[in-house]
Amino acid sequence: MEKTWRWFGKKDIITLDMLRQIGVEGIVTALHEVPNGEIWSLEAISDLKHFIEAAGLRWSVVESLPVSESIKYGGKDREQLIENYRISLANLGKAGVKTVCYNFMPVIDWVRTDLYRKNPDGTSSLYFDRIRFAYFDCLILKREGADNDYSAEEMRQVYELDKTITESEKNDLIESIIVKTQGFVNGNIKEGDANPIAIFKRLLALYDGIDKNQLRENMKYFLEQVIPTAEEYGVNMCVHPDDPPFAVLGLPRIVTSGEDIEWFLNTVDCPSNGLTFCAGSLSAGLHNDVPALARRFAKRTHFVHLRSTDVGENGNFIEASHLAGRGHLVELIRIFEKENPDLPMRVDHGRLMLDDVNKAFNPGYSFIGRMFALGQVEGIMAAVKEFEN
Ligand code: DNO
Repeated sequence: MEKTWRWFGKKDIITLDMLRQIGVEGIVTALHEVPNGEIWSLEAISDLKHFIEAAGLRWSVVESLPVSESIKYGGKDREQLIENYRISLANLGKAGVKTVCYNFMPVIDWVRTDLYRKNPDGTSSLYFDRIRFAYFDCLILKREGADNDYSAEEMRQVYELDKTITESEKNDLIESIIVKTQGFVNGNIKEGDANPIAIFKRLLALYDGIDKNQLRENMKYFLEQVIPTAEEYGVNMCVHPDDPPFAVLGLPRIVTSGEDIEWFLNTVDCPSNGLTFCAGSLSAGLHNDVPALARRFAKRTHFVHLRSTDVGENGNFIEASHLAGRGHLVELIRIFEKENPDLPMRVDHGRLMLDDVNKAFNPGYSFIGRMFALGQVEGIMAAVKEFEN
Protein backbone atom coordinates (compact mmCIF):
# COMPACT_ATOMS: atom_id res chain seq x y z
CA MET A 1 0.00 0.00 0.00
CA GLU A 2 1.04 3.57 -0.53
CA LYS A 3 2.05 5.26 2.74
CA THR A 4 0.08 8.49 3.00
CA TRP A 5 -0.42 11.05 5.75
CA ARG A 6 -3.18 13.51 6.53
CA TRP A 7 -1.70 16.97 6.28
CA PHE A 8 -3.79 20.07 6.99
CA GLY A 9 -2.26 22.39 4.41
CA LYS A 10 0.38 25.08 4.39
CA LYS A 11 -0.48 26.18 7.93
CA ASP A 12 0.07 22.70 9.40
CA ILE A 13 2.95 22.78 11.91
CA ILE A 14 3.96 19.35 10.60
CA THR A 15 5.79 20.25 7.40
CA LEU A 16 6.12 18.28 4.19
CA ASP A 17 9.89 18.09 4.77
CA MET A 18 9.25 16.37 8.10
CA LEU A 19 6.94 13.90 6.39
CA ARG A 20 9.49 13.01 3.74
CA GLN A 21 11.97 12.18 6.50
CA ILE A 22 9.62 9.62 8.04
CA GLY A 23 8.95 7.76 4.81
CA VAL A 24 5.61 9.24 3.81
CA GLU A 25 4.99 8.91 0.06
CA GLY A 26 1.63 10.54 -0.53
CA ILE A 27 -0.36 13.39 1.01
CA VAL A 28 -3.98 13.36 2.05
CA THR A 29 -5.39 16.86 2.27
CA ALA A 30 -8.11 19.29 1.21
CA LEU A 31 -8.59 22.93 0.29
CA HIS A 32 -9.49 23.60 3.91
CA GLU A 33 -9.88 27.34 3.35
CA VAL A 34 -12.70 26.94 0.80
CA PRO A 35 -16.08 27.11 2.58
CA ASN A 36 -18.31 24.03 2.24
CA GLY A 37 -20.36 24.09 -0.92
CA GLU A 38 -18.09 26.41 -2.90
CA ILE A 39 -16.25 25.34 -6.03
CA TRP A 40 -12.64 24.17 -5.79
CA SER A 41 -11.02 26.02 -8.68
CA LEU A 42 -8.53 24.32 -10.94
CA GLU A 43 -6.06 27.05 -10.08
CA ALA A 44 -6.28 26.52 -6.30
CA ILE A 45 -6.05 22.75 -6.70
CA SER A 46 -3.03 23.02 -9.01
CA ASP A 47 -1.32 25.48 -6.69
CA LEU A 48 -1.54 23.10 -3.73
CA LYS A 49 -0.58 20.12 -5.86
CA HIS A 50 2.57 21.87 -7.08
CA PHE A 51 3.45 22.92 -3.55
CA ILE A 52 3.27 19.26 -2.46
CA GLU A 53 5.24 18.08 -5.46
CA ALA A 54 7.96 20.68 -4.90
CA ALA A 55 8.58 18.93 -1.56
CA GLY A 56 9.10 15.60 -3.33
CA LEU A 57 5.67 14.17 -2.45
CA ARG A 58 2.39 13.73 -4.29
CA TRP A 59 -1.20 14.64 -3.52
CA SER A 60 -2.71 11.16 -3.38
CA VAL A 61 -6.11 11.64 -1.78
CA VAL A 62 -8.58 14.42 -1.07
CA GLU A 63 -10.01 14.16 2.43
CA SER A 64 -12.60 15.52 2.28
CA LEU A 65 -14.54 17.16 -0.47
CA PRO A 66 -17.36 17.98 1.96
CA VAL A 67 -20.98 17.26 1.07
CA SER A 68 -23.07 20.25 2.12
CA GLU A 69 -25.74 19.69 4.73
CA SER A 70 -28.46 20.69 2.27
CA ILE A 71 -27.53 17.82 -0.06
CA LYS A 72 -27.90 15.44 2.88
CA TYR A 73 -31.30 16.67 4.05
CA GLY A 74 -32.54 17.48 0.55
CA GLY A 75 -32.78 21.28 0.82
CA LYS A 76 -33.98 23.66 -1.86
CA ASP A 77 -30.50 24.65 -2.99
CA ARG A 78 -29.21 21.12 -3.38
CA GLU A 79 -29.18 21.23 -7.21
CA GLN A 80 -26.76 24.13 -7.18
CA LEU A 81 -24.62 22.52 -4.50
CA ILE A 82 -24.46 19.24 -6.40
CA GLU A 83 -23.52 21.16 -9.53
CA ASN A 84 -20.70 22.87 -7.61
CA TYR A 85 -19.59 19.48 -6.30
CA ARG A 86 -19.43 18.10 -9.85
CA ILE A 87 -17.34 21.05 -11.01
CA SER A 88 -14.92 20.54 -8.11
CA LEU A 89 -14.66 16.84 -8.95
CA ALA A 90 -14.00 17.61 -12.60
CA ASN A 91 -11.30 20.13 -11.61
CA LEU A 92 -9.64 17.56 -9.35
CA GLY A 93 -9.70 15.05 -12.18
CA LYS A 94 -8.19 17.57 -14.62
CA ALA A 95 -5.42 18.35 -12.12
CA GLY A 96 -4.73 14.62 -11.66
CA VAL A 97 -5.93 14.24 -8.06
CA LYS A 98 -7.99 11.13 -8.48
CA THR A 99 -9.12 9.77 -5.12
CA VAL A 100 -11.78 11.69 -3.22
CA CYS A 101 -12.96 10.79 0.27
CA TYR A 102 -16.19 12.27 1.67
CA ASN A 103 -18.81 11.32 4.21
CA PHE A 104 -22.59 11.37 4.40
CA MET A 105 -23.08 11.88 8.14
CA PRO A 106 -25.82 14.37 9.01
CA VAL A 107 -24.89 17.38 11.18
CA ILE A 108 -22.02 15.79 13.06
CA ASP A 109 -18.92 14.05 11.73
CA TRP A 110 -16.94 11.80 14.10
CA VAL A 111 -18.01 11.65 17.76
CA ARG A 112 -15.83 11.42 20.89
CA THR A 113 -16.57 12.48 24.45
CA ASP A 114 -13.00 12.63 25.75
CA LEU A 115 -10.02 13.77 23.71
CA TYR A 116 -7.40 13.08 26.37
CA ARG A 117 -8.26 9.79 28.04
CA LYS A 118 -5.20 8.76 30.05
CA ASN A 119 -3.68 5.35 29.41
CA PRO A 120 -1.79 3.56 32.19
CA ASP A 121 1.52 4.33 30.43
CA GLY A 122 0.97 8.11 30.58
CA THR A 123 -0.05 8.61 26.93
CA SER A 124 -3.62 9.57 26.10
CA SER A 125 -6.18 8.41 23.56
CA LEU A 126 -9.52 9.48 22.13
CA TYR A 127 -12.48 7.95 23.93
CA PHE A 128 -16.25 7.57 23.67
CA ASP A 129 -18.23 7.20 26.89
CA ARG A 130 -21.85 6.29 26.28
CA ILE A 131 -23.16 7.65 29.58
CA ARG A 132 -21.40 11.01 29.13
CA PHE A 133 -22.70 11.13 25.58
CA ALA A 134 -26.24 10.43 26.84
CA TYR A 135 -25.71 13.14 29.44
CA PHE A 136 -24.82 15.62 26.68
CA ASP A 137 -27.84 14.55 24.65
CA CYS A 138 -30.44 14.52 27.46
CA LEU A 139 -29.28 17.14 29.94
CA ILE A 140 -27.15 19.61 27.96
CA LEU A 141 -28.70 19.56 24.50
CA LYS A 142 -32.06 18.61 26.04
CA ARG A 143 -33.15 17.00 22.78
CA GLU A 144 -36.82 16.16 22.79
CA GLY A 145 -37.42 12.44 23.37
CA ALA A 146 -33.69 11.77 23.79
CA ASP A 147 -34.21 9.59 26.85
CA ASN A 148 -36.09 7.05 24.68
CA ASP A 149 -32.80 6.29 22.95
CA TYR A 150 -31.17 4.99 26.14
CA SER A 151 -32.02 2.12 28.49
CA ALA A 152 -33.49 2.68 31.96
CA GLU A 153 -30.15 1.66 33.47
CA GLU A 154 -28.28 4.12 31.26
CA MET A 155 -30.66 6.91 32.26
CA ARG A 156 -30.15 6.02 35.91
CA GLN A 157 -26.41 6.48 35.39
CA VAL A 158 -27.00 9.76 33.59
CA TYR A 159 -28.88 11.14 36.61
CA GLU A 160 -26.21 9.74 38.93
CA LEU A 161 -23.57 11.60 36.92
CA ASP A 162 -25.65 14.74 37.18
CA LYS A 163 -25.05 14.75 40.93
CA THR A 164 -21.28 15.07 40.58
CA ILE A 165 -20.45 16.53 37.15
CA THR A 166 -18.81 19.98 37.30
CA GLU A 167 -19.49 22.97 35.05
CA SER A 168 -16.04 22.62 33.57
CA GLU A 169 -16.65 18.95 32.75
CA LYS A 170 -19.93 19.91 31.07
CA ASN A 171 -18.10 22.49 29.04
CA ASP A 172 -15.44 19.95 28.06
CA LEU A 173 -18.18 17.63 26.84
CA ILE A 174 -19.63 20.32 24.58
CA GLU A 175 -16.17 21.22 23.29
CA SER A 176 -15.22 17.60 22.63
CA ILE A 177 -18.47 16.47 21.03
CA ILE A 178 -19.47 19.37 18.81
CA VAL A 179 -16.57 21.85 18.59
CA LYS A 180 -12.98 20.59 18.70
CA THR A 181 -13.62 17.42 16.71
CA GLN A 182 -15.63 19.21 14.01
CA GLY A 183 -14.14 22.50 12.83
CA PHE A 184 -10.88 21.19 11.41
CA VAL A 185 -12.62 18.50 9.35
CA ASN A 186 -14.82 21.13 7.66
CA GLY A 187 -17.61 20.37 10.09
CA ASN A 188 -20.41 22.71 11.05
CA ILE A 189 -18.98 24.31 14.20
CA LYS A 190 -15.54 25.82 14.67
CA GLU A 191 -13.60 26.87 17.75
CA GLY A 192 -14.57 30.40 18.67
CA ASP A 193 -18.15 30.16 17.35
CA ALA A 194 -20.50 31.75 19.86
CA ASN A 195 -23.16 29.49 21.39
CA PRO A 196 -22.38 26.14 19.73
CA ILE A 197 -25.40 24.50 21.36
CA ALA A 198 -27.81 26.89 19.66
CA ILE A 199 -26.13 26.38 16.27
CA PHE A 200 -26.24 22.65 16.80
CA LYS A 201 -29.94 22.63 17.65
CA ARG A 202 -30.76 24.58 14.51
CA LEU A 203 -28.85 22.01 12.47
CA LEU A 204 -30.62 19.10 14.13
CA ALA A 205 -33.99 20.67 13.32
CA LEU A 206 -33.17 20.49 9.60
CA TYR A 207 -33.46 16.71 9.89
CA ASP A 208 -36.89 16.59 11.49
CA GLY A 209 -38.75 13.79 9.72
CA ILE A 210 -35.68 12.46 7.90
CA ASP A 211 -35.28 8.79 8.67
CA LYS A 212 -32.80 6.22 7.43
CA ASN A 213 -34.77 5.58 4.21
CA GLN A 214 -35.03 9.24 3.35
CA LEU A 215 -31.33 9.79 4.00
CA ARG A 216 -30.60 6.83 1.72
CA GLU A 217 -32.80 8.39 -0.96
CA ASN A 218 -30.84 11.62 -0.64
CA MET A 219 -27.51 9.81 -0.88
CA LYS A 220 -28.77 7.90 -3.92
CA TYR A 221 -29.81 11.17 -5.56
CA PHE A 222 -26.35 12.63 -4.87
CA LEU A 223 -24.49 9.57 -6.17
CA GLU A 224 -26.58 9.40 -9.33
CA GLN A 225 -25.56 12.94 -10.16
CA VAL A 226 -21.89 12.93 -9.18
CA ILE A 227 -20.62 9.45 -10.01
CA PRO A 228 -20.97 9.91 -13.80
CA THR A 229 -18.78 13.03 -13.51
CA ALA A 230 -16.27 11.12 -11.38
CA GLU A 231 -16.19 8.38 -14.02
CA GLU A 232 -15.74 10.85 -16.83
CA TYR A 233 -12.69 12.38 -15.15
CA GLY A 234 -11.23 9.14 -13.82
CA VAL A 235 -11.87 10.07 -10.18
CA ASN A 236 -12.58 7.42 -7.52
CA MET A 237 -15.05 8.57 -4.89
CA CYS A 238 -14.87 6.78 -1.53
CA VAL A 239 -17.31 7.38 1.28
CA HIS A 240 -16.00 7.30 4.84
CA PRO A 241 -18.00 5.09 7.23
CA ASP A 242 -19.95 6.75 9.99
CA ASP A 243 -17.88 7.15 13.14
CA PRO A 244 -19.08 5.58 15.38
CA PRO A 245 -21.15 3.27 13.17
CA PHE A 246 -24.56 3.75 14.76
CA ALA A 247 -27.30 6.37 14.92
CA VAL A 248 -26.59 9.28 17.29
CA LEU A 249 -28.68 12.18 18.59
CA GLY A 250 -31.78 10.96 16.79
CA LEU A 251 -30.02 11.33 13.43
CA PRO A 252 -29.99 8.46 10.97
CA ARG A 253 -26.63 7.10 9.86
CA ILE A 254 -26.33 5.01 6.72
CA VAL A 255 -22.73 3.82 6.34
CA THR A 256 -22.45 1.64 9.43
CA SER A 257 -22.38 -2.04 8.42
CA GLY A 258 -21.89 -4.57 5.65
CA GLU A 259 -25.52 -4.21 4.65
CA ASP A 260 -25.20 -0.41 4.39
CA ILE A 261 -22.02 -0.63 2.34
CA GLU A 262 -23.59 -3.18 0.03
CA TRP A 263 -26.56 -0.86 -0.41
CA PHE A 264 -24.68 2.23 -1.54
CA LEU A 265 -22.28 0.24 -3.75
CA ASN A 266 -25.21 -1.41 -5.55
CA THR A 267 -27.20 1.80 -5.80
CA VAL A 268 -24.77 3.18 -8.34
CA ASP A 269 -22.87 0.08 -9.29
CA CYS A 270 -19.67 1.25 -10.90
CA PRO A 271 -16.02 1.29 -9.81
CA SER A 272 -15.87 5.07 -9.21
CA ASN A 273 -18.41 4.63 -6.42
CA GLY A 274 -16.30 3.13 -3.65
CA LEU A 275 -15.42 2.96 0.00
CA THR A 276 -12.86 4.45 2.38
CA PHE A 277 -12.16 1.43 4.52
CA CYS A 278 -11.82 3.10 7.93
CA ALA A 279 -10.98 0.17 10.19
CA GLY A 280 -11.26 2.36 13.29
CA SER A 281 -14.79 3.57 12.60
CA LEU A 282 -16.08 0.15 11.58
CA SER A 283 -14.43 -1.57 14.55
CA ALA A 284 -16.33 0.58 17.06
CA GLY A 285 -19.55 -1.30 16.20
CA LEU A 286 -19.77 -4.75 17.76
CA HIS A 287 -21.94 -5.81 14.82
CA ASN A 288 -18.94 -5.45 12.48
CA ASP A 289 -16.37 -8.19 11.84
CA VAL A 290 -13.72 -5.91 10.37
CA PRO A 291 -11.53 -8.43 8.48
CA ALA A 292 -14.68 -10.04 7.01
CA LEU A 293 -15.78 -6.63 5.74
CA ALA A 294 -12.33 -6.03 4.25
CA ARG A 295 -12.48 -9.32 2.38
CA ARG A 296 -15.98 -8.54 1.16
CA PHE A 297 -15.32 -4.99 -0.02
CA ALA A 298 -11.60 -4.86 -0.89
CA LYS A 299 -12.35 -4.65 -4.60
CA ARG A 300 -14.40 -1.47 -4.15
CA THR A 301 -12.06 0.10 -1.59
CA HIS A 302 -10.11 3.12 -2.85
CA PHE A 303 -8.52 4.34 0.39
CA VAL A 304 -7.70 2.74 3.74
CA HIS A 305 -7.59 4.27 7.23
CA LEU A 306 -5.64 2.05 9.60
CA ARG A 307 -6.75 2.40 13.20
CA SER A 308 -8.30 0.14 15.83
CA THR A 309 -10.60 0.34 18.85
CA ASP A 310 -11.41 -1.64 21.96
CA VAL A 311 -15.12 -1.71 22.78
CA GLY A 312 -16.53 -2.35 26.25
CA GLU A 313 -19.77 -4.22 26.95
CA ASN A 314 -21.45 -0.92 27.73
CA GLY A 315 -20.62 0.46 24.26
CA ASN A 316 -17.79 2.69 25.45
CA PHE A 317 -14.78 2.55 23.15
CA ILE A 318 -11.19 3.67 23.22
CA GLU A 319 -8.78 4.06 20.34
CA ALA A 320 -6.49 1.07 20.80
CA SER A 321 -2.88 0.47 19.80
CA HIS A 322 -2.58 -0.02 16.05
CA LEU A 323 -1.35 -3.54 16.86
CA ALA A 324 -4.35 -4.56 18.98
CA GLY A 325 -8.12 -4.28 19.29
CA ARG A 326 -11.04 -5.03 17.00
CA GLY A 327 -9.45 -3.54 13.87
CA HIS A 328 -7.15 -6.55 13.35
CA LEU A 329 -4.74 -4.50 11.28
CA VAL A 330 -2.32 -7.35 10.62
CA GLU A 331 -5.09 -9.29 8.91
CA LEU A 332 -6.35 -6.20 7.08
CA ILE A 333 -2.92 -5.38 5.72
CA ARG A 334 -2.60 -8.96 4.52
CA ILE A 335 -5.94 -8.66 2.71
CA PHE A 336 -5.32 -5.27 1.13
CA GLU A 337 -1.71 -5.99 0.12
CA LYS A 338 -2.99 -9.00 -1.75
CA GLU A 339 -6.07 -7.42 -3.34
CA ASN A 340 -4.61 -4.07 -4.27
CA PRO A 341 -1.01 -3.27 -3.31
CA ASP A 342 -1.28 0.26 -4.77
CA LEU A 343 -4.08 1.37 -2.42
CA PRO A 344 -3.33 4.59 -0.55
CA MET A 345 -3.30 4.00 3.20
CA ARG A 346 -2.92 6.40 6.06
CA VAL A 347 -2.57 5.65 9.72
CA ASP A 348 -5.50 7.28 11.41
CA HIS A 349 -5.14 9.09 14.71
CA GLY A 350 -2.55 8.07 17.25
CA ARG A 351 -1.83 8.43 20.92
CA LEU A 352 -0.85 11.80 22.33
CA MET A 353 2.59 11.30 23.83
CA LEU A 354 5.98 12.73 24.76
CA ASP A 355 6.78 16.21 23.45
CA ASP A 356 3.47 16.53 21.62
CA VAL A 357 1.43 17.14 24.77
CA ASN A 358 0.25 20.78 24.90
CA LYS A 359 1.11 21.48 21.28
CA ALA A 360 -1.74 22.80 19.16
CA PHE A 361 -2.51 19.64 17.19
CA ASN A 362 -5.97 18.77 15.96
CA PRO A 363 -7.40 16.01 18.18
CA GLY A 364 -6.09 12.64 16.99
CA TYR A 365 -3.56 14.23 14.67
CA SER A 366 -0.44 14.77 16.77
CA PHE A 367 2.92 13.97 15.21
CA ILE A 368 4.78 11.46 17.36
CA GLY A 369 1.81 9.16 18.01
CA ARG A 370 1.03 8.97 14.31
CA MET A 371 4.68 8.49 13.39
CA PHE A 372 4.89 5.68 15.94
CA ALA A 373 1.79 4.03 14.42
CA LEU A 374 3.18 4.46 10.92
CA GLY A 375 6.34 2.64 12.05
CA GLN A 376 4.22 -0.21 13.38
CA VAL A 377 2.18 -0.41 10.20
CA GLU A 378 5.28 -0.29 8.03
CA GLY A 379 6.65 -3.21 10.02
CA ILE A 380 3.46 -5.19 9.42
CA MET A 381 3.58 -4.38 5.72
CA ALA A 382 7.17 -5.58 5.46
CA ALA A 383 6.40 -8.80 7.33
CA VAL A 384 3.31 -9.48 5.23
CA LYS A 385 5.26 -8.98 2.01
CA GLU A 386 8.10 -11.18 3.21
CA PHE A 387 5.95 -14.07 4.35
CA GLU A 388 3.00 -13.98 1.94
CA ASN A 389 4.83 -13.91 -1.35
C1 DNO B 1 -11.63 12.11 11.79
C2 DNO B 1 -11.87 11.70 10.40
C3 DNO B 1 -13.17 12.12 9.78
C4 DNO B 1 -13.09 11.98 8.29
C5 DNO B 1 -14.28 12.45 7.52
C6 DNO B 1 -14.16 12.07 6.07
O1 DNO B 1 -10.55 12.01 12.27
O2 DNO B 1 -11.68 10.34 10.22
O3 DNO B 1 -13.45 13.42 10.10
O4 DNO B 1 -12.02 12.71 7.80
O5 DNO B 1 -15.42 11.96 8.05
O6 DNO B 1 -15.10 12.75 5.33
